[in-house]
Amino acid sequence: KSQRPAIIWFTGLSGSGKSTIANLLEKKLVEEGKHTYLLDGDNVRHGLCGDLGFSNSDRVENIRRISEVAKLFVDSGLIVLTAFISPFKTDRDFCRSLMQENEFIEVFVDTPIEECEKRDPKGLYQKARQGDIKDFTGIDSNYEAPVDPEVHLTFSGQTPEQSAEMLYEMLIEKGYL
Ligand code: GGZ
Repeated sequence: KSQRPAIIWFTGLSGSGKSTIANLLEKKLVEEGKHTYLLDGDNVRHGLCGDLGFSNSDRVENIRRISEVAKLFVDSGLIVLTAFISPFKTDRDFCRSLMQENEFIEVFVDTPIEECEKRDPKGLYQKARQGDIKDFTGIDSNYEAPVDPEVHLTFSGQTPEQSAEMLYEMLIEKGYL
């Protein structure tokens, strides 16, 4: 089935819902016979970026490597989904600069930190508040919100399923599928 290769770049805080929405969207794409690859912490931070931590410079290098890999996958014709905090605007713009126009779709999962901290699925916010983890995004490490993302998912009670469905419809509308 036809598809136009692209990167769907999710960015947002830990616990914002990036991975959940990206996984749901990928599932839907695969069900429709599309060829995709999802890059996230689970398959990147243990291997390709296993030597990196969470200092600013390590995050820059993390996103640089991911961007280069994502570009190779796009060159091979895939729809690539990435789910990283990617806190710095210049790093996200670096990935954008590697791509052709319209190949880079930035999706800002704009869940307020209060909500992310309430969810705290891995107890990381609590640990960061207690000082057991340092350089935690939103606590003692910076998050630069996207200025003009292709998609801005504001937090207004929609389910991850609804967000994934909305993104799927957008991909059809914009001619990617
Ligand atoms: C932020 C951290 C940290 C610190 C561990 N700061 O909710 P999670 O657990 O599953 O997602 C977070 C993930 C962030 O990794 P990324 O590769 O996406 O970060 S970046 O794009 O900034 O390079 C969180 C966990 O790793 N984690 N320590 N200090 N998140």
